Amino acid sequence: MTTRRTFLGTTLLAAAGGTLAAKAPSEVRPRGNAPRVVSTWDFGIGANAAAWKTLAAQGSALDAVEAGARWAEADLCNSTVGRCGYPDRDGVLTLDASIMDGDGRCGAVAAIEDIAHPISVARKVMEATPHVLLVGQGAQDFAISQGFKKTPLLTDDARKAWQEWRKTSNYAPRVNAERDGKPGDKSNHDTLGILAIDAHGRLAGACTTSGMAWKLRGRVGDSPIVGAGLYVDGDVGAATASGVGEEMIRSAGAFLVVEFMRQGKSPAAACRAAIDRIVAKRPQASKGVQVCFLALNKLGEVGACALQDGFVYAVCDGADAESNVLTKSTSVYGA
Ligand code: SD4
Repeated sequence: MTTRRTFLGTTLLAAAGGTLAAKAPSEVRPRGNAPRVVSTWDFGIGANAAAWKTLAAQGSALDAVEAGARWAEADLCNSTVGRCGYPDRDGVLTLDASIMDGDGRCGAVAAIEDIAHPISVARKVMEATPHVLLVGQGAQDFAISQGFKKTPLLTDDARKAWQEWRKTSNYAPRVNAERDGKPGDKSNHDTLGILAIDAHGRLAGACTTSGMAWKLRGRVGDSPIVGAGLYVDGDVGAATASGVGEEMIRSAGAFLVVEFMRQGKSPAAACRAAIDRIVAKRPQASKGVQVCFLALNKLGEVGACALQDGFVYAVCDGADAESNVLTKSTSVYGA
C-alpha cells in the first residue's frame, strides 16, 4: 500500500482512488446551488461517494454526512476510524463521533466501545434524547437500548500494532498518518470530518474517529466535542477538524472557524485565521503537531488550512471520479 507521504509526493491517484486536483486551489468555488460534500483526508473520496448517493437522490445533508461517516467507520483499511481503529495504551479501542445540522441540533458519543457505527449512535443521541453527549458505558448502554449490536471491534492488525507499540510505549503523535500496511508503523491519528450542503441549501456535518492511538484510557479528543471538532450554523457555514484534538479543544477550533466566516471571511481565510490563532497562543507547542481545518460555507464554497504540510481533503460535486477530487491544503509551517 502507498503511504500518505508517497501519495502526496506524486500526482497519482491510485492510492486514494480519486483525482488530485492538478494545481490544487486553497479554495474551491461552488457550482450554482448544486449540492456538495467535502471530507478530510484521502479516504474522504470514499466517504464523499457514499454521501453523494443521498445528495443525488435529493436527500438531506444530515443523511448524507451520516452515510459518509458510516462508510469510513466500516472501511477495513483505516486504522484511525471505526472498526479498524487503533486502541488506547491499554489495548482498548474506543470511538468518538459527533453529528450536527444547520439548526443547531447535535449529538455525540465519546469513548464508546464495541459499537461499529458511533456516528449513528450520535444521531440517536441527537434525535431520541434531551442530551448532546453520552460517554463510555452509558453511551454503549444507550446504543444497545436503541437496537445497536455489541461487536468486538479490535482487529488482529490493530492488536499487533499495539503490541509492537508497547515495546517502547512512547506516545508521540505523528504529524500526518501513514497507512502502509506495516504493523507498528501505521498512523496514530486521522479522522473523518465530513460536511455537506444539500439541494435545499441545508448544511450538516459529521466527525468520526478512533482518536489518537495509544492515548491514555479515558482520553477524549475534539471529534465528539461540538465546537472543537465539528460545528455547523445554517446561517453561516460548517467546519470540521483533524489532527491533535487537544489543540482544537483549547481553541474551540471548529466554532472559531465558523465565527470567522460569520465575520465575512471565506472558508479558506477562516481556517487560516483559526490556525494562526493556535500558533499565536502556543507558538512552540504548535510546531510539532498537525492541526487541520476544513470549512464549507452556506454558498457551497470550500476552504482548508493546516499547521503542517500534508493535509488533503476531498470535494465532491457528482457521482463520477472527476467530480470527486482531492485538494492539497495550504499550511502554515509547510512549504
Ligand atoms: C483526536 N482529532 O482524537 C482526533 C484525531 C485526529 O488526525 O483527527 N487525528 O484528537
